[in-house]
Amino acid sequence: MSLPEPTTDQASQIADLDEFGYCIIAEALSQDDATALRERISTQAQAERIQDLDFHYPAEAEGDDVNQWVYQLINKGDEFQQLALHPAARALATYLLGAEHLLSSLDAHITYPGNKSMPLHADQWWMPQPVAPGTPHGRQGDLTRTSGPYGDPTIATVPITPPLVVNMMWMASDFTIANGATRIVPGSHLSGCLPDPSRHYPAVPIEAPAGSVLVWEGRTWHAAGLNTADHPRFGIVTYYCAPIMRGLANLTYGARSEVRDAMSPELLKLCGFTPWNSYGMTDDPDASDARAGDDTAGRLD
Ligand SMILES: O=C(O)CCC(=O)C(=O)O
Repeated sequence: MSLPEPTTDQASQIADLDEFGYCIIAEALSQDDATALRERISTQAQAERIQDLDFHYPAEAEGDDVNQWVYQLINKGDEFQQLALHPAARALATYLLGAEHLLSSLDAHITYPGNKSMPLHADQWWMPQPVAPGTPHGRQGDLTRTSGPYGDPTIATVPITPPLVVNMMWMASDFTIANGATRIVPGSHLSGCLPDPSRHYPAVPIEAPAGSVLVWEGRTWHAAGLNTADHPRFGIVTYYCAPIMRGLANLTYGARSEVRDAMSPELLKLCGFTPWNSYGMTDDPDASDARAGDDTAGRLD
């Protein structure tokens, strides 16, 4: 089995996604652009720390006060918005989710030396399993990150669910084994189950130069690696979901009003401000831009 290598060829990227559940886009960013992004995230992250606005994510790395998430990059610079709109990213999101997909979140993940190990997980842990007619079904609203089912990363022999989300890690610095490159379990997207936190699985660290993008779909098992180097690892995550779904970052609420007012029609649509088959409307199912509640009719006499 020869694992995916960084490639600029879209057909190879798609073949890798199908077979392994991930692919690596080569040279999506120039070295200058990757450097500029790295400096921008670093500045933003440091400012958030100084002003006590920084975030860590204990749900995925218990006790980790070193990793830093810089959330809602939608509000923090046009250069980040351009990543979400990048044609290479949109093409793979379209392949996995369909033309009508949404941006679910846009964040940076900085792993600093001394971080804790992030447990393997699949992003669509919330997906109920297919069931045979007449047998009990999982209730989606009752699922938690630890509901399982757990199993092996081998090809399922029963029907499994399709991907409803896709995650893309833009490498703003080189990703190496030493600095905590994202680890992936190849082929786990076809297993129909989730990794058991009490077990060890063979995960492959995805090493690639700055400017590459690691793309994994919602069923693929993955985690950030341990940073044993002497420098931080900078990654920006553009995460997309199917249009019926609740986005991770609640962008229609979380986008600052001046940012929303400056968005292009394409970005408004990607962020979910446009109704989809009447879902997401506020008063007009056909509006090109859903209006805020205060702009719509309230109780009238
Ligand atoms: O930072 C990483 O390498 C992985 C991030 C991750 O697991 C996620 O965004 O779901």
